[in-house]
Amino acid sequence: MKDFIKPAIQFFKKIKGKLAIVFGHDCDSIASAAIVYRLAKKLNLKPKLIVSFHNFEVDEKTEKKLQKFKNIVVVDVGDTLEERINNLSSSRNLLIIDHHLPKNYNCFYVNPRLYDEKVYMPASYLSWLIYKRFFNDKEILWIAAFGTLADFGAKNNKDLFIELKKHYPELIWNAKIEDREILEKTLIGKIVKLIDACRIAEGINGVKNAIKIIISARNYEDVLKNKKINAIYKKVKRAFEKEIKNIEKRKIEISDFIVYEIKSKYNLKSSLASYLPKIYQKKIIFVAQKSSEGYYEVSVRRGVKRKVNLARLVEKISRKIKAKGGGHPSAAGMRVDNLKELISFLKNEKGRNNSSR
Ligand SMILES: [Mn+2]
Repeated sequence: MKDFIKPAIQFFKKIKGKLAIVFGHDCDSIASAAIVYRLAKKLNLKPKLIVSFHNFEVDEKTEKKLQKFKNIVVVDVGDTLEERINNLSSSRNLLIIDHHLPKNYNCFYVNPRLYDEKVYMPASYLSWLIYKRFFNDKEILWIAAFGTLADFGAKNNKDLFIELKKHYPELIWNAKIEDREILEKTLIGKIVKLIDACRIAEGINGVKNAIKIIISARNYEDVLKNKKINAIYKKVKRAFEKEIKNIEKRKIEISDFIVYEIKSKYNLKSSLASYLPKIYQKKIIFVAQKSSEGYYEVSVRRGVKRKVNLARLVEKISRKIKAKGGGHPSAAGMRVDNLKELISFLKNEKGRNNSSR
């Protein structure tokens, strides 16, 4: 494969002064932004962290905040309108570091899937590769690893975890380099859960607090031992366990499909969606939660025994009902105006859908 991180190297060699770093809400976003922040500091730039209001796109509100910056990096935000990006980059230095489906962006663009559609490298992994070209990576290894793991990218990017094990064996011990095992059994997995709890409990404010702690941490222990984060994690864990009990009673089962709506005040959608594939091993799972803007956000996952391409399934649904979505073969997401519409689509689908296994 071509040297796909080269645009980032050129970008960082070119720019001076202030740099806006735009990122989304999940752990991969937070970790990649933190790595880019640390890189920028070491390069004597003046980085400023900006959480995008929407997780999946640089929205209008966020775009306005960017007007005063001449240099911008956007990490792990995959679905911004091409026009918006190309407009911004026409008068600025703009770098995108991403691993979602590539777009026609005219800017400094690092996305390995431009060269190989099937490669899976989370933004934190890409940021690690970039950081390494400039400085010794030892002090950011744990950040790259928890971000990559949170996006289920460990097994596909073993070199990072082999490095982690070499420098910080206590974070991974002798776990197999397999995502679920690392997530469930190791301290690096615990870091994912702690950081994710901040977003789940407090949304964008939680994301801001979490990244502040990460950029100023001397080492991973500053995160593991942080009292505030641990307290938030406990609350989230309790709410999560309550949902697990509820799901048996309240889930809607339509042949191979399971639909469940979360009613908690916490945003438990994606963590629940990641947990359910091993419980409902042969199902296709839709976990929905109403957003503050009124539409439903839906995480789509497949049971561990299923092979159906979820990105394609979600695209198909988006063509048929009022929904917008995308993602990866094994994990996808949607915004749906009306949950009932999704349910009746699935009811129609069940009769004929035996092709997508
Ligand atoms: Mn990601």
